[in-house]
Amino acid sequence: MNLRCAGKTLDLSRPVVMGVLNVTPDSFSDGGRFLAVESAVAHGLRLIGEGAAILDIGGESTRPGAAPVPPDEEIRRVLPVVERIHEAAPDVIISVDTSKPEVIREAAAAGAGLLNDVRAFQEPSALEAAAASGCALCLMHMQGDPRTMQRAPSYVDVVKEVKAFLADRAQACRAVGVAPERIAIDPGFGFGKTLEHNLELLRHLRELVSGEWPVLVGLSRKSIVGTLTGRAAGERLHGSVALAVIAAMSGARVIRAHDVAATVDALKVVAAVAVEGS
Ligand code: 9MG
Repeated sequence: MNLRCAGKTLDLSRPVVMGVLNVTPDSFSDGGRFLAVESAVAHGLRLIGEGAAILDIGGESTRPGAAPVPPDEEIRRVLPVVERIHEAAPDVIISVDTSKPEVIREAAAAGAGLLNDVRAFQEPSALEAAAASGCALCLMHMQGDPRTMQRAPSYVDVVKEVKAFLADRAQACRAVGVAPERIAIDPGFGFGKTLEHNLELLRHLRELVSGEWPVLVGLSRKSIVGTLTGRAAGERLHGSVALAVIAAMSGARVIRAHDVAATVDALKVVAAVAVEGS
């Protein structure tokens, strides 16, 4: 199974790690914009050195309660980092985590190969911009929006509803001319979901995996790990790696992770044990 990412092909015959590179002010901005770019680029290159096949660069926080950022500010945060990493590591697939058509266009022109949208390209003009980009598209499920999503998530059947939403969004992509090899899906752990919803989705991940599209998951350092282990955000490495292994053994092909080296090692173990087609 491959994913076509603009001019590059991502081999998903075994699970790979997508390293998280946040370029929000709370991540790298202590010394002003120039130093923020320098340290974000250095961190991104470190994650590539640790074995990340994809780098997911995001300029707007999607954490519960996070406020939106205007498109020009998001472009100012993300673009210099995309350009610098594309120049320094041209073989690595750069993903940009955005919902905005303006950012999509700039990111694709600067070398992004994947667009990762927690809103599954439902914002006005986002789908058309994404389709025209040639990038691979990650369609994620979210109930509500980041500001309110964790207030009272509610489903009749979370697995069925997430599957139906993702099938519908994949169909919308196909209808505007996106080739099937450009589509990946993501159940959106933690996005408008209680602990029980997240666990139910994990238990039934195989049902998503058995469909047409490669499955990407993000569980790293999330509240599911905190709730299950009783650990604060900075202490969730072991729980995150355990969930990465469970997801990969359930057939997920891309694991979004902050702790790249540990997750890459864990996935090497999974790949050695997994039998073809599992
Ligand atoms: C940006 N972002 C944060 N968490 C995520 C997740 O679980 N999946 C995807 N695709 N993106 C995410």
